[in-house]
Amino acid sequence: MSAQDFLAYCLERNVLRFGEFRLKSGRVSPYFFNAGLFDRGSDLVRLGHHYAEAIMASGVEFDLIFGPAYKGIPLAAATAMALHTEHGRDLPWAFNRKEAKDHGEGGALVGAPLAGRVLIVDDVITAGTAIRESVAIIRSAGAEPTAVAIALDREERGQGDRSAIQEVEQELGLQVIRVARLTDLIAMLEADGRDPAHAEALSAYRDRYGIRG
Ligand code: OMP
Repeated sequence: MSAQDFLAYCLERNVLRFGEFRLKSGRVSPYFFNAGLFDRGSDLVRLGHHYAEAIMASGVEFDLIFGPAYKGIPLAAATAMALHTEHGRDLPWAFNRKEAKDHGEGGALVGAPLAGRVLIVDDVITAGTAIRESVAIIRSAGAEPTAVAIALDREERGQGDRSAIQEVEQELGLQVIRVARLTDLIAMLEADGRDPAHAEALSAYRDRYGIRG
């Protein structure tokens, strides 16, 4: 219910688009999720609400919220705000810079000092490359990455034969929390029936790169 609400909102805001998109992994996808198009204050409130709800429902325990540069930063901020206003949890949060600053306060990390169990908040997991970078940053700061919350799980294979999510869970030891999955999107398009070509293209893509293929 909540996943489909979220996906309907993404379609309305053009964050989810259909077409032909080359992904970071090199795969050519018939759909793309562009979190950068959540470009209004109201989008951030709505996003924070969905992430916080999924995080609370998962029961995960953590001490700090981390937003990877760049797209994870507003997502982490919105989530930290919603956890406080909607769930009474006032937690520290931090983010990284892509290039370390060599003046002023210096360094590549901004916000609360990285310590304890860290929840990463990011946009999408496809093959799992971006999340590995965040884990390395957090570990090298001496903290413990414990979970990752994402808006969309594309449910694809990772670097080997397993799903990217299984690799993240098993190799990196992270619990994965997602607001919505590709399965939810296909089910929504099939139920809606207005654009059968989109549902078919997504199913074909899932057969090729997905975890059920
Ligand atoms: P992986 O590093 O392969 O897991 O891909 C995740 C990253 O790809 C995300 O953090 C985005 O930068 C980008 N991406 C999207 O934003 N939306 C998509 O629908 C697909 C990708 C992608 O390139 O796979």
